This record gives sequence, C-alpha cells and structure tokens, in this order.
Amino acid sequence: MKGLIGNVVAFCLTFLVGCSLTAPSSSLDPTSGTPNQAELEPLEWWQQTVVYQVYPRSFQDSDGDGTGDIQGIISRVNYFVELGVEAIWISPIYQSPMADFGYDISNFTNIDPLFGTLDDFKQLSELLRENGIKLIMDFVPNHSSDLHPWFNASVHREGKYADYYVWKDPKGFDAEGKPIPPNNWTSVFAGSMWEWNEVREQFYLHQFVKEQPDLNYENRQVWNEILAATKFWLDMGVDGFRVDAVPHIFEDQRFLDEPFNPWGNPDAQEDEYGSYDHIYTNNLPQVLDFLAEMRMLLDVYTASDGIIRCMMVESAVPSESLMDYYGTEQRPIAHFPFNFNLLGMTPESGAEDLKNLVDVWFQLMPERNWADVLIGNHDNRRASTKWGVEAIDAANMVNMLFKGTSVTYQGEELGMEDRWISWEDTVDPAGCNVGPDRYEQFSRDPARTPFHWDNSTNAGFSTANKTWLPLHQNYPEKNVMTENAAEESHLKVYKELVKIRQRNVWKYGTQSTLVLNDGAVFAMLRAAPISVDQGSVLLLANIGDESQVVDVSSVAGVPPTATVLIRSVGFQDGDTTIGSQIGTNAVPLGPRNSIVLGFPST
Ligand SMILES: *[C@@H]1O[C@H](CO)[C@@H](O)[C@H](O)[C@H]1NC(C)=O
Ligand SMILES: *[C@@H]1O[C@H](CO)[C@@H](O)[C@H](O)[C@H]1NC(C)=O
Ligand SMILES: *[C@@H]1O[C@H](CO)[C@@H](O)[C@H](O)[C@H]1NC(C)=O
Ligand SMILES: *[C@@H]1O[C@H](CO)[C@@H](O)[C@H](O)[C@H]1NC(C)=O
Ligand SMILES: *[C@@H]1O[C@H](CO)[C@@H](O)[C@H](O)[C@H]1NC(C)=O
Ligand SMILES: CC(=O)N[C@H]1CO[C@H](CO)[C@@H](O)[C@@H]1O
Ligand SMILES: [Ca+2]
Ligand SMILES: [Ca+2]
Repeated sequence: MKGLIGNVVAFCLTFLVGCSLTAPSSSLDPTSGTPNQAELEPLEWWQQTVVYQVYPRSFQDSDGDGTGDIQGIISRVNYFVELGVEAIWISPIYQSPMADFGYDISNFTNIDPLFGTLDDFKQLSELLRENGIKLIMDFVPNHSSDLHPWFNASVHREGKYADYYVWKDPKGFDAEGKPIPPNNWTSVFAGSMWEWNEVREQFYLHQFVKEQPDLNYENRQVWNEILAATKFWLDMGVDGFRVDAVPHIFEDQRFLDEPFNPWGNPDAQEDEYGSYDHIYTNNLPQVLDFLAEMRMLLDVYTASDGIIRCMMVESAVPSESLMDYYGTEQRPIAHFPFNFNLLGMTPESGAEDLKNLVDVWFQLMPERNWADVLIGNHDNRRASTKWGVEAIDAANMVNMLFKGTSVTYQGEELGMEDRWISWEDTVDPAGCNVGPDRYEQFSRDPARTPFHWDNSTNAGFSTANKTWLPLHQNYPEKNVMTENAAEESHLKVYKELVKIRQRNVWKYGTQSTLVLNDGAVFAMLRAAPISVDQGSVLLLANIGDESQVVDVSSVAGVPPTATVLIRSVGFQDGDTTIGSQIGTNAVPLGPRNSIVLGFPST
C-alpha cells in the first residue's frame, strides 16, 4: 500500500542522509543499553516469543472453497509447534463483506462464515492454549463495514446511532447539481475520503475504501461500543490485540483542506494519498487517549490472573512519533508499536543502510521499553523482494537476532516470493481503485498468495479448482515438505534461529552493529551479560555482490575462534560447516552469504 510504503520509505531516506561510511572496526556502536542485574529478570511471554502472522485467507483451506479458514489453521497448529513460535497473530476473521478482505467488519463480535463459526474459534483458541501458543487478534477500531447495522441506522439518523459515523454537509453543488465534498481529504486507497449518501443527503468520511466508513470517535458512545467488543474477545480468552491503523482514528474537527504536494513532487497525483501531508487526519494526539483506555481494559484482565494481555499497535508514522505509543509509566499504552523500519530495505541497500535501519529504534526508544521488529506483512512486498531473493536468510537472521520481539509474516520462513498478478486476477481494492495502469504499484495481492505446504496441487493449500489468489509458480520447490526434507533450506535456517532465540541468555545483553569491508558487510553482535558457553552470537551478512573475507578478531568481545551456528543456504565456503570452529580473523562470505557465530561471552 502506497500510504504505508510511502511513509516508511520517506522516513528512512531522511535518516540515511549524512551517515558516515564505515566505522572503525574496533569500535562497535552500542544500540541498546548496558546490561544490568535487573535485565536478568525473566522476560515476559510477549518479549520472548516470535509472533507469527497468519493471513487466514491464504494459510490453509479446509473445505475446498479456495479460501483459507479457521479449521484450516486448526489442522496446522502442529506447524507452529514445529517452528517453535509461541504466539500467532491472525489478520481479521470477523464477519465481513470482504471489501478490504476482512478489514471491513460488519459485526465486531462474530466470525465470518467464510472462516467458520465462533465454535471453530473456541476450538482453535483451546488447541493453541494446549500447545502453549498465545493468540493475538487483529482489531480494527477506526471503521466498520458499510454493511454494519450501525451504519444503516446512522444513515437513517436512528437515535444514538445518528452520530456513530462522521457526517458532513456538502461544500456546495456543482453546475450539474452534484454535491461537492466538504474538503480535499484523499483516502488511503485513492480518491476522496468522502462518499455521498443519497438517503441522509450528507457525505460520510472513509479514510480507507468507501465500504469502510470511519466511526466517529468524537462520540464517547462509540468508544464504549468498541471497548465492549474488545472485552468480548478478552472473555473468549484471547491473549491480546494487534490494533490496526490507529493513526486514522481521529480527524481534526475544523475539517480544513490538507496541503497538496508540499514536497513539490512533479509526479504527484491528485487522487493519491501519498500526495498530501495529512496534518488533519493522521496521528492526532487524541489517538493516545483512546488507546490508553483500551490498554486499561486489557490490564484489568492481566490483573485478574497475572497473565499479560498484550497490546501491539500498527501505525505507519515516523519512528519518533511511534515512541509516544509506548505511553508512560503512569499511563502505559502499547507494549510496543510495530517497528516498520526494516521495510525500508531494497535490493540496492548496502550494509550501512541496514545498520541505520536496525539502529534507529534504539536511538529513539526510552530505555525502559521493549523493541520489536518485522521484515514484512500483508501490505508490502515480501522480504525476499525487498532484500533480494538470495538474502532472505540474512533478513530472517536480522529479524530473529534483533533485541526485541520478532514478527514473522507467514511464508518468510520458506523464502516465499511475491507473485506477479494480472489485472484480471487483481482483487485488492488498493490495486483495483487506481485502474489497470497503476495497479501494479499499489496492489497488495502479490504478497498475499496462498501458503506452500507441499508439492501437490495448490501446494496442499486447497483442493479447489481456483484459489482466491493464484499460487506462486515456484511452490513445487519452495514448500514446507521439500524444505524440511532438503539438506539445507530457508526453513531449516529459520528453525535454528528460533532455537537460538530460545537459548535465552543473550537476549538480555547488548546489541551492537558494525559495517565492515567498505560497506559490504553488516555485523550485529549480541553479547550476553554473563559468562556462558555460546552465550554471545555474532551475525555477519554480506549485503553486496562480491565475495568478502571478514576480520572481526579485533572487535571488542569477539574471541579469536568461534563456533559456526547457522549458515545461509548456498554458503560458498565448504570448510565452515555447522559446528566447526573458525578463526574470526578470516570469515569467508560469498555474495549475499550470511553466517551466525557463537562464542562464550566475556
Ligand atoms: C453479532 O454477533 C453476535 C454473536 O457474537 C450476535 O449475538 C449479534 O446479534 C450480532 N449482531 C448483529 C447486529 O448482527
Ligand atoms: C436500514 O434501516 C431502515 C430504517 O430503519 C430499515 O427500514 C431497513 O430495513 C434497514 N436495512 C437493513 C439492510 O438493515
Ligand atoms: C487540496 O487539494 C487540491 C487538489 O485536490 C489542491 O488543488 C488544493 O490546493 C488543496 N488544498 C490545499 C489547502 O492545499
Ligand atoms: C513431490 O515430491 C516428492 C518427493 O520429493 C516426489 O517424489 C514427487 O514426485 C513430487 N511430486 C510432484 C508433483 O512434483
Ligand atoms: C474445474 O472447473 C472447470 C470449469 O468449471 C471444470 O470444467 C473442471 O471439471 C473443474 N475441475 C475440477 C478438478 O474440479
Ligand atoms: C499492516 C496492516 O495491518 N495494514 C492494514 C491497515 O488497515 C487497513 C484498513 O483497515 C488495511 O487495509 C491494511 O491491511
Ligand atoms: Ca475455506
Ligand atoms: Ca477515523
């Protein structure tokens, strides 16, 4: 989605400016604080875990209709266990007409029949609990579907519902008598944020598609309704929420035009979200008030049994502003806001770019907070596209060794790639709304194709004749079955990374980054605070296209020899086998090769 991608990339560019080229090899930049005894207290589940994002339409279809469902997820719970992930986040499965594939909800307390029933949900929730896996629900407070009964009642100005949505009179009427929208606000998925309603004879606001009318958060009754819905799921036993699109919750009540193209971009299009500076519709301070109230509700449940209900928020704003979402000690808000910085990677990025993308969060985050990281989601190009297909292991290594909660989007562990989707097969409104000439730039379909389980028809995802999106053509080679059987595979690298994460001790230590070999090699050292065998790990990733020999022997904390823990698939040097000892003064790295070394902490 351009809005998200645009914001994130624009921001990344601003902080890359003026960075020095190569740091001297003996001085590491500590990017998180020095360890102290307090840091050795056990981490909470939401800090320890990998959060695995299930995009339910594309995970597993149980009934052959071509779309994934809850029974499908149930049949694959063992896969989460095999991976070693201890929490899953499921993209919306609520009742929905699917104008935005579930992000348009017509009943906040029900499951869509396409995905199953509330009983299926209970079954999934219990099975996950039996397997020690936490369940996090995607929650979408900003808008409902236009088919939600509240909206119809609001259209008809029925009682309390009259002000549940954001209604405005037209600015006037044009020569043909057509109503003119109240201002120039442009929606995330292109075109006006305002849609005329014939019955009410007013415009309603929609920050996303017109089938997603924005709820009116100026109305306290709306807060109560939404909080009641979150309570419903907490009572159903969910372990937390991943709260969607929070910067869009409030709008400035003066309803003034937003500045068009203040950056002077000659290609700015009037109907595109990215062409405006959204000063009146994005990230208003009241957002924090609402989220703090939601957090208070979660904390009531936490207090009742001591099991933390976790709140993660999704907000595509610059990292400086994201820090506000942590709240304060007096008024906690999110356990963490999603760290989208690594979405700024491109196949052209160098090690210095990567270092900056990794470091920025720790430069901004208040010490007492906890970081997180992700390399992809259902809204962006897949990590294998952003980093280059051969660098997917490096991407997973950075993601999993990062000092914070790691989030994996389904398929990253296999190295799944974007699939080109024809205009005829395009279903994402972000693509459909801009037409056949521009859809490839905006459609999110390429990263949403069905998951690859094995090499049978439809990769074992579905027995349907036609799946909701076509599968990637490479599924016969890139799938769980094949990668499990192979001597080396992205999946095996990923599983090893999870195992290293579970070897707790270094998680408390520092994270330092370094650029080596004239900007070709990225290094990340995670030094454990106490002396343990293999307590520290060092990641070395050759981000360039030339072979390198890396000397890290003079880096503080790195001993002369280390154990090879993990290598990327296709690692070029035959001698550096897993488990072997190698000299840290000459680590061989072929193009796009990466390696994880372990050694005792000092
Ligand atoms: C929403 O779903 C719940 C089931 O949890 C049901 O009881 C309720 O009637 C539904 N609401 C509407 C407006 O359909
Ligand atoms: C919408 O509301 C009107 C007026 O209350 C009612 O007559 C109509 O049946 C409702 N439509 C739906 C689809 O609920
Ligand atoms: C609002 O957007 C329109 C283009 O749709 C532009 O012509 C106008 O200048 C914008 N208003 C402001 C205040 O920038
Ligand atoms: C799937 O993989 C198995 C095991 O490698 C192989 O025997 C079989 O021929 C493959 N089937 C297809 C359809 O490629
Ligand atoms: C797939 O659909 C086509 C067209 O409806 C039909 O002719 C064909 O028999 C179907 N194939 C299977 C395997 O169901
Ligand atoms: C990353 C993410 O969850 N993006 C979602 C933000 O919200 C819009 C509207 O609800 C969705 O379309 C995106 O998928
Ligand atoms: Ca299905
Ligand atoms: Ca809103």
